[in-house]
Amino acid sequence: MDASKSNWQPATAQLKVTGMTCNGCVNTVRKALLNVPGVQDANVDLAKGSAEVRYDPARASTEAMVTVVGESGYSASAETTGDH
Ligand SMILES: [Cu+2]
Repeated sequence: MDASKSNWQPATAQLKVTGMTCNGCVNTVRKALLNVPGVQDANVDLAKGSAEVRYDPARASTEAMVTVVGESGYSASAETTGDH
């Protein structure tokens, strides 16, 4: 978005999330992801069981995201990282 503001490159992570059954779950997962320092945005898709996370790779890691989703009672795994 505002690339001139800082010199970091946002990366996008694609997570597979299992255990979500309703929009309440979606919100829980989304809030958990947004709580990870460095995460800018999270789009959680209930139907696909996935989450797309935009983050600062210098501050956040996909492992941290997987961990917080796990702590929220769901299960996540990284499908791709931003290194593309
Ligand atoms: Cu639910």
